Amino acid sequence: GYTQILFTLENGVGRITLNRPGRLNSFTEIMHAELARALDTLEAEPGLRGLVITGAGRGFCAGQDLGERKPAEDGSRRDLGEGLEKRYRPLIERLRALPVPVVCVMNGVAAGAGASLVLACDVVYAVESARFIQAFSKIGLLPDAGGTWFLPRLVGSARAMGAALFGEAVSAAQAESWGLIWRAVPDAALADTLADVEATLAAGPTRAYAATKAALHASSGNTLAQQFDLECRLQRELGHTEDYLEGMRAFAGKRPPVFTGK
Ligand code: T3D
Repeated sequence: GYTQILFTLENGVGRITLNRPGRLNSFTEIMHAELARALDTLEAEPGLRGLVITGAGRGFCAGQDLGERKPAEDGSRRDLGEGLEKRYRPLIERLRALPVPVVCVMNGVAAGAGASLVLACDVVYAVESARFIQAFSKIGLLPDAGGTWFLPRLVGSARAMGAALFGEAVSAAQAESWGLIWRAVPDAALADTLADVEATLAAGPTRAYAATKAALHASSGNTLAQQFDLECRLQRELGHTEDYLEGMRAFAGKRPPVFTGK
């Protein structure tokens, strides 16, 4: 069982709900271990078609639980690099490598490493009342958990610098207009958004999604020539899938396609 997250897997779609609402779902050692266990299950699921990440209560995730970071009485300092390497890095890298879309439905504020988790997802919806806070500088740290990599790629250097250095809240509407997230949705549409996203993923052309995710992720490190090579290889593979055949038949028959993810 799980105590700090909720985890379900239905119709090939996983849902992880960060579930420590009283502490705005901040990350603990236990939550990291439970997330790793959920990812073990997802990675081992041959029929996986998507993953949705959301939070319980009024916050999405307030980053590292600072209660686990109380200064030692003898004044000794903690090795922050170790926690990043052993907990945050595998979490972010595994989400990026998952061969299905990872969709974040942000139910509320995301701060610190919670914001980095959001940015590591492939598609992000956020309720209009949600905010992003690069809280790190307020406690004398730099954005981590991949934050310094994701942020400038998504919004450019000027906005990344302003947000990261000064830590002011960025609203969901601002985040959408910057291109930091896909869409801001009304707060009242949270449950419908979750249900719609899950239905879309469960009925999607899963192999085309996997190829699209891989190609878009690869593009920032590729030349146009390398990207063409990658597109050719991936499209060649997709040309042999059942979903492509179905897509062509559905087009010819003027009906919606019924994809099986194969
Ligand atoms: O340490 C390492 O391993 C290095 C890695 C670092 C990664 C990081 O994530 S560093 C950044 C850590 N996160 C923060 O600094 C954010 C701290 N939280 C806040 O600034 C605010 O809570 C928010 C701006 C996110 C939300 O503000 P607000 O006013 O809506 O809520 P609140 O009242 O501050 O929080 C509600 C409760 O959650 C409150 O507890 P209480 O007073 O009701 O008993 C608050 O203390 C608790 N809470 C919020 N964030 C955290 C937390 N408790 C522990 N850790 C938190 N990060």
